[in-house]
Amino acid sequence: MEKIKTLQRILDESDKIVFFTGAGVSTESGIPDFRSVDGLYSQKYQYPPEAIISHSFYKYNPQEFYRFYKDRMIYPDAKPNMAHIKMAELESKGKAIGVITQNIDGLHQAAGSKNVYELHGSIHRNYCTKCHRFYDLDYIINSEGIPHCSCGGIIKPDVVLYEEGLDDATLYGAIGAIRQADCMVIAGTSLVVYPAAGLVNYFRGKYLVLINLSATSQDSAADLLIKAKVGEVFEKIVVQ
Ligand code: CNA
Repeated sequence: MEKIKTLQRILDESDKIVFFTGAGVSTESGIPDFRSVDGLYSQKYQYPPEAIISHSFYKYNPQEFYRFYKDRMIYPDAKPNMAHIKMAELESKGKAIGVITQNIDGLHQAAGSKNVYELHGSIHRNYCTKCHRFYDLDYIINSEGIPHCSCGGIIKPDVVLYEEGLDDATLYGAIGAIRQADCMVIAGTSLVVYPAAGLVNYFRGKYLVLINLSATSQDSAADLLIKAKVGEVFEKIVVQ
């Protein structure tokens, strides 16, 4: 409880808060994080998730890629939880400058956040690899097996797979936001996926807050470390 009070004070004092989020921010919305996926995986899939969601796997085994992707990466009924909602409210009140997320679920935008840097893309955007026509998530969900465009090309989700680079504009936008922030709240991420995790090192502001259930490499650097469920923490935060 004392830590929640400290978080409230830090948020009240700060004018340029930036959030840096990972899969743990969406577990309370019913979307499993990566490690939970790993546990489930062994019964149904022949390869570890990291291998399946790599560029080479997508290229050479799109059938199996899409089987895993549709089954384990898409949660169309998931709704934002209090973490997404309070982060969006802080932005609409002019206190937060944006959210940098490794998530691909679109829940920050669903909660109302406007300035979202999606480092790893989004399940909501999909493109034909041949003619570049855009397709929404429903089209992917309703397709049988590998989704194809009307031109015959394969449709690829606008999601950054392992072995693929991050979008330059998104990456530099995220670095710019971190550099001007006076408070950075890292939440629900194991901080093991690079280059995303390395962005934390650009922070030069006053308060580094870390909210995560398990230990991370940045725990000792944090001004405030909260080991609790991020949705439950933000539920207690008052946005004024
Ligand atoms: P991760 O490596 O799975 O780490 C998640 C972290 O969140 C862990 O350290 C957990 O202890 C912690 N955690 C889980 N639930 C909570 C909670 N309620 N409150 C606080 N902490 C919690 O995931 P990362 O995001 O760090 O990075 C790995 C990949 C997983 C990223 O590239 C993501 O794109 C990818 N991913 C995204 C989603 C999504 O979009 N929702 C889901 C699964 C995986």
